[in-house]
Amino acid sequence: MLIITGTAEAVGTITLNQPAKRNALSRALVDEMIAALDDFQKGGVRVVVIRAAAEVKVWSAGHDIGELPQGQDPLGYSDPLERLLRRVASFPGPVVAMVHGSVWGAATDLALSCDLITGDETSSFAITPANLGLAYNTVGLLHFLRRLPLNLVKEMFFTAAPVKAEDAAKWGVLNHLVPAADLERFTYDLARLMLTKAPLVLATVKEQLRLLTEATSITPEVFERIQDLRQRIYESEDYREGILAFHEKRKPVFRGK
Ligand code: YXS
Repeated sequence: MLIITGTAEAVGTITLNQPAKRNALSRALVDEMIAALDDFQKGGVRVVVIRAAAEVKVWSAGHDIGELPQGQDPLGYSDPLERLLRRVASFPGPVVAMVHGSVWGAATDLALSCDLITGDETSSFAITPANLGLAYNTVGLLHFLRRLPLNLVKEMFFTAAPVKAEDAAKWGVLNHLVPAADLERFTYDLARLMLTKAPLVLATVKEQLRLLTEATSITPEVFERIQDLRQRIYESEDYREGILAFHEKRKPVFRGK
């Protein structure tokens, strides 16, 4: 089992449980998370908490780099991680990311795709396509643009540096920054508070907000220009070098081609 699931009252918990790979969001782990959300929905769970085990230093290392396709769109619509982000957004109730430890790459996109994020002083958030030479996807960029001012989105993507807890709270990535010792109690108190509210209203307001925030239209020409720009990246030598460097456990040398 790559995740541990549990329910108490009508709160469901998904605990990422593959510390040996720093909870990298592999296809197998993502499929278990999607199945858990499906089961929770069938079982009448109304609020979900996604967390890692209490003692980890890394909440999730992001997309499983070993599974990133080469020479084709690395984050296509049917990519397992993209399917998970859509499933979190379609779950008919609040999904809360409870973050202890560092969050990397598409795991930051996962946290931002949750409805709320609580974190403690060990939490940090990095988006790292620039470390890999990877072409980030348009939907993913919009997840960041809807949450953060443009200058902060640019700093996160241009530096790939972890945004530490204090800044994550100040920038609005975190709903609440809570001492590590209180994080679990605080998060489940919040979950239980939402449980006392009209579930049809929470599910409907969540879906209305999804429809409204995703109501971004682009022209076919813009769509094709974005695809052209991204194709040049995922067919680039830099992307190949970024993936190779990770596997060889060395710093990549990017040559801009
Ligand atoms: O060498 P072994 O077999 O023990 O495996 C190592 C790592 O290879 C593995 N691992 C991963 N495997 C696949 N995908 C990953 N993302 C990943 N991260 C780690 O886990 C084992 C332990 O890793 P190690 O020794 O580095 O652990 P550490 O505690 O020293 O460092 C933890 C991290 C998270 C700081 C370090 O593992 C790291 O920097 N991982 C990569 C984080 C990252 O760049 N994630 C972005 C993935 S790509 C993505 O999410 C998006 C598509 S994007 O590129 O756009 O952001």
